[in-house]
Amino acid sequence: MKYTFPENFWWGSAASGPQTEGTYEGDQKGANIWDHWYAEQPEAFFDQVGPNRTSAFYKNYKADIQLMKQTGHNSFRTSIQWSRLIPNGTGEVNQKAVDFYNSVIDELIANDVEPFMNLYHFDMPMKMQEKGGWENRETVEAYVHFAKTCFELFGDRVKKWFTHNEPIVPVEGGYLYQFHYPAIVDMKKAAQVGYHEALASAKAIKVYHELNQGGEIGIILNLTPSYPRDENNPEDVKAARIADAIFNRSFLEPAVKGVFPTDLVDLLKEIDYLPVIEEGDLDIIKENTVDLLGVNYYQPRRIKAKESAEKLSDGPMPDDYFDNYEMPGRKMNPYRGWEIYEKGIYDILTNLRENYGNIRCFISENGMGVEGEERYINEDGRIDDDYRIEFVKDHLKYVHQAIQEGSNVQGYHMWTCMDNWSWLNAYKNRYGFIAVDLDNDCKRTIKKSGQWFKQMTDNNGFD
Ligand code: BGP
Repeated sequence: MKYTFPENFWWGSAASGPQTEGTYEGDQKGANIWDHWYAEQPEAFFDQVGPNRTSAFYKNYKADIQLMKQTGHNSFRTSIQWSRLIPNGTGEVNQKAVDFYNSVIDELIANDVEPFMNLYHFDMPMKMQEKGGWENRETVEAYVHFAKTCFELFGDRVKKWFTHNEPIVPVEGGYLYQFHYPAIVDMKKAAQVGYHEALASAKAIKVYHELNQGGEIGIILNLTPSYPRDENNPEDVKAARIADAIFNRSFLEPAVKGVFPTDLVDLLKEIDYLPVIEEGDLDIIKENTVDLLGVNYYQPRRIKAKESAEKLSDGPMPDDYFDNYEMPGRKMNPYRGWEIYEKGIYDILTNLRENYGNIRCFISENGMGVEGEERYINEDGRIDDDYRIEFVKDHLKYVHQAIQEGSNVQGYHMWTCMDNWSWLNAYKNRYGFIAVDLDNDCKRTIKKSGQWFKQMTDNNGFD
């Protein structure tokens, strides 16, 4: 069978500023929570490798954009680091950052690679975090100012903007499961943080639309379809529905429909954890929904009704409402511990079509991190990552099917272009189409998957 995609499909990859750029003497970047956390507690990071050791996009972007061309990109997503552009979170703009992002954007456009720009990828400026980060309402206003500054500086050329990447992750990581700074366990604060992120997104969308720059703005969500263990067991179904409300619909519904899910609101009300909402906020959220949606998909959630009485903390936690279980016979990526379930991508797209007005969307991340890829180097020095090609194909087949059935999908971005630094796993797992040799001045070599992607995108599909 031939899998052909719609004309002008966006093919490319995604990355983020904090994971690729690096920090340099004299670049005047301010610290963000990752720089701070690493300085404070390097042992929390894999191999004690911190965010300062990235693939050096700040220095290499011109050559990297050529590699994007060679690997068939017509679009590329990265993020503008708030702490690079406005080092203290508010106040002075760093001219060096303006020059850098201008040059990246111009270089992408000159090479026919459309820039997709995201504004927040887990990287709170430390000066803002000192005042509570997303817990504090002031951060919402500071973020909106940062967003407006970006639109005014770069919006004449950037026509695709995103307010957040995976806003649920700072909630989970920072306030529930302790894998992001400030790494505390407090579901009440988690609710406030999530609410402020959603409000900040709507406010940034409002500002963007008022500026009338002729582009579009969306949000990027990691959607994890939540499957009950037994579809005929109402308790399992109920548990899966709660997990879906907390981890998916918490941001999907306000972003697309302008309202929060009633079951989530009821749950928070019941435990007296509703966030502080100021007058007029809900109207702003209602009136400023997204133009398009980015969908990051890696893994599903397998849920069953609560069996164990085990509590993760003294206070309420999402896990009080459901248990996770391992699907028997599941396919795993053992390096990341994530289940690989290709049909999940189809289920998400079908859900968006049926329940979210068939919102225009694209796959904004999908990928496979593999440890020890050096063992696949062939005699020509290329990594033969056939497993990655299979992974992409297997997911694309389901994307194709959803499109055939009417889903409004406009593109597919792989995580990621070149191997980069990962929040807690540093360089353990490699995700790129292009290998980065850290011991050899970050030398880049296109992997087999990168060559395949070029061929596939030239044909706008594959057999
Ligand atoms: C997504 C993030 C990316 C990236 C990717 C891979 O959730 O948006 O920033 O890191 O996951 O995950 P990891 O690097 O943790 O293996």
